[in-house]
Amino acid sequence: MKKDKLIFKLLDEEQQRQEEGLELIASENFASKQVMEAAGSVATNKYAEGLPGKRYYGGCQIVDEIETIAIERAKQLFNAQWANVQPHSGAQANAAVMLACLQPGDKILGFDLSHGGHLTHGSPVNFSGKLYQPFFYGVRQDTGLINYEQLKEVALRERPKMIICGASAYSRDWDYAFIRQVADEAGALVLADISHPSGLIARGLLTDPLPHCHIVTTTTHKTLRGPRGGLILLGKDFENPWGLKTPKGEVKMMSALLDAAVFPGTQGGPLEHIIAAKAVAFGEALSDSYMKYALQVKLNAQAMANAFIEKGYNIISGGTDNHLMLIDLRNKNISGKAAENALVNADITVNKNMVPYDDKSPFVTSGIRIGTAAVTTRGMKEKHMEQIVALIDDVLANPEDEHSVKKVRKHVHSLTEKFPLYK
Ligand code: DSN
Repeated sequence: MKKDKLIFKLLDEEQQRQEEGLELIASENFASKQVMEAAGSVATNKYAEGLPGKRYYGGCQIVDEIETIAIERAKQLFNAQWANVQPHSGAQANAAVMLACLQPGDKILGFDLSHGGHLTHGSPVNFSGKLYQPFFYGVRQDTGLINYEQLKEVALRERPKMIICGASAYSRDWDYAFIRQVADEAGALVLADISHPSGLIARGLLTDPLPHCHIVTTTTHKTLRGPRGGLILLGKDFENPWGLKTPKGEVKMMSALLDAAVFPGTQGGPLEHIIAAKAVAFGEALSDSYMKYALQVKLNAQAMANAFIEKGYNIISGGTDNHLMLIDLRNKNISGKAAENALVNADITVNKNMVPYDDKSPFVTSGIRIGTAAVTTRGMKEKHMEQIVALIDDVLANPEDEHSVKKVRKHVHSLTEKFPLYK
């Protein structure tokens, strides 16, 4: 068969972009070669609707073994009692959880997107805000920390069926025990979406939500460093409190409801090649070298946040407990959009991001979000974080000075050359 030169040329260019640039998007990482090999494997050819041992297609005996290993490794990694490894993404995982637990029109309470939450936690432009009735909590303006009093006040006033915690741009740990206490009082289930810090949580470097939250979802490609995908976990299986029924009309334990909500509820055939890659990534995340990596991700984030603070940058909440930080650029007289564009010209990739109480639109924003998961995979350490902050500061001081941006790009390439990715 003729090789598709056009697409493979573009993939080579994308590899070069990744090799040469500094990847600081907090939700991105570099999967290992064996994870990518599994993701690009023959398992992509197999239909396997259903679960291991209970499929709607023949010939599933081998993918059954692969999926069973993925489930067992996920359970071991997160100390969970049950896992479903089929969600194609974090959004799909959340959609399945909500389908299993809620009826259209039910109230949900999530972390405001404009304060650092996620689209699938009730945003009006997402299914979660269209099918369900969303309410929100945010962060306190004076501290940048989650406003737990507000969460409690709204929960007890509105009595939502579900409280969602977790974020895509929040640099601090969560008080899951408190949220569970409020949820018990309000009669709600708690969903923790740990998509961003799940790798750090898995290795005990942040508070574990599984003992407190009814259901936990995550993506597999951020700090966890696997293939692009989703995962649902239960610390402990439990009876569904509202007697919700499976598509067959049966009232079952939550694990069965969730399995049915993934397939046939929201998905068709599972991506067995991605499930194979998830199994490989979970195996890697159980290793000693991943533990060292996860520790370094946190050290690097702290070194980076301190270096930004020293240069007069305003980090929301004043620092970080995890792999990311959100920077309010208003005191630097540059918008998030202008900063993102200028940094891309220097081959430094970040994303513009709303900051809490932002006065600019989501297309412009007052901030940028920065994470250390990807540069840490390359082997960079604290001193390199300080160099990166100096490079970013050079660009943001003169974003329109092509000569200075070009000079920074040269420094970026000489730094990344020392930390080859896939060679
Ligand atoms: N797009 C992801 C992120 O960047 O955090 C969330 O879905």
